[in-house]
Amino acid sequence: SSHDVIVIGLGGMGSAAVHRLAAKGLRVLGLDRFPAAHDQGSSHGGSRIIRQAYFEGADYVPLLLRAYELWDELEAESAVEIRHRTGGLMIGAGDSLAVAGSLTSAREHGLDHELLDAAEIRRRFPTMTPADSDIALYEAAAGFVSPENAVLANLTMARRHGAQLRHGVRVDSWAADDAGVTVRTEDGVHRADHLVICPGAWGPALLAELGLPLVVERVVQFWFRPTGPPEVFAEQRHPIFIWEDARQRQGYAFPMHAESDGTVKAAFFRGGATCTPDTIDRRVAPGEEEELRQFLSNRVPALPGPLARAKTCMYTTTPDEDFVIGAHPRHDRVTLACGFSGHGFKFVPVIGEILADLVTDGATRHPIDMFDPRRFGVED
Ligand code: PYC
Repeated sequence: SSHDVIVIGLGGMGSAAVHRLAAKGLRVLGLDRFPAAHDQGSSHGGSRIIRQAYFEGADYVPLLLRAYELWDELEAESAVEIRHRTGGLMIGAGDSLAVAGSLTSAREHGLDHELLDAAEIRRRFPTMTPADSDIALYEAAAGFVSPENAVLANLTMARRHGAQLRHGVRVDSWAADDAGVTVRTEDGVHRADHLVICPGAWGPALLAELGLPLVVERVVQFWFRPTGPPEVFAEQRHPIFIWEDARQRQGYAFPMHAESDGTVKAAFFRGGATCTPDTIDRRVAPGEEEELRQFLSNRVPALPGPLARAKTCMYTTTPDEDFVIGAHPRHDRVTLACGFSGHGFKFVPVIGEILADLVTDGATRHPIDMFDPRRFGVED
C-alpha cells in the first residue's frame, strides 16, 4: 500500500491521531469531508473546558494528567496558543455530581483543590450569587483550550512529519480484509495497512454495521455580552464554571478572552434533542436562549446580557457516557475512536497518543479498558 495508515475524520481526535502517527514515522493519509477546523461537527466554538478533578470518574484522571503534559508539548512545538489557565469552579449542592464527583477524583489522586462555601464563593468571585446551600470545588489547574487552534496545531504538526491530509473529500465506504484496508471516497480508492476511524457525529453512519448504541445530540452554544463592567469577566480574573442545579442539570460558562470578542460563552451540558449530522436544525429558537438565560440570571446575574450569537454543535453519546476506543470488534486492522459523549475534547492529545500506540503496537500503556467497543455486547 502507498499508506501505512488512513485516518477518517480530522476533527479533535483525528487531527491528534494523524499528528502522533506521522510523528512515529508512519506514512499517513488523513481524510475529512470539510475544511480544516470547520464548524459542522463537534470541535468548534472557540473554547472547551479542561479540568482534572473529574466528576465523571476518577479513572479518567491518569488520562487527564497525560493530556495536560501533551497540551503543553503541542503548544510548544506548534507555537500556537491553545491552553488558557483560568481556574475552574464546580458548583452545586454538596451531594451534586459536579461537587461530590470532583471531590472524589481530587482526593483519590491527590489533586490540588479548595472547597468553598457560598460566602467564600461570593467573596472570591463577585459575579456569582450562589444559594446558601451551594458549595464549590475550586481547581486552579482547570481552564479551557481553543478547539480550532488545537485542531490546526495538530494538522500542522502532522504535515511537518510528512502526513498527507485531504480536506473536502467525503468517504463513501471502507472495507478491511486480511491484506489491508480500502477506503472509497468521492474521488478515488485508497489502500493502507491500517485504518483509524474518528467519525464524530458521523459514527452511526460510518459504523452502522456494528450497531453501537451511539446517540447524536444537538447542543447550542450561546455568546452573551454581559451587563455592567466587562473586565470582571476577563480570563485573568474569571474562572470557567460548571454549575449543577437541584434537578441535576448543569450549565457552564467561560470567561471572556482575546478571541471571544467581548462575549462570554455559556451553554447547558447535555439535554439536547436527538439529531443526525444531515438533519440537525442549525437554527436556534428564542425559547432555547430563554431557558439558559433563566438558569444563569439568578446565579451569575450580569452574564446573560444581550445575545451576540448562538451556534449548534453535536455530542455523540454512549449509554454510560464513557468513550469508545479500541480495535473494531470484527477487524483488527481497524481502530475506532468515537462516542466522546460531550466531554472528550480535553483528552484530544492523549487520545492521539493512544490511537498511535494501538496502530503500531496493538496495545497501549494507558488505561482504556472502560472504553472497550465490545462492552455493549457487539458480536465479535
Ligand atoms: O467536559 O467539561 C466538559 C464539558 C462542559 C460542558 C460540556 N462538556
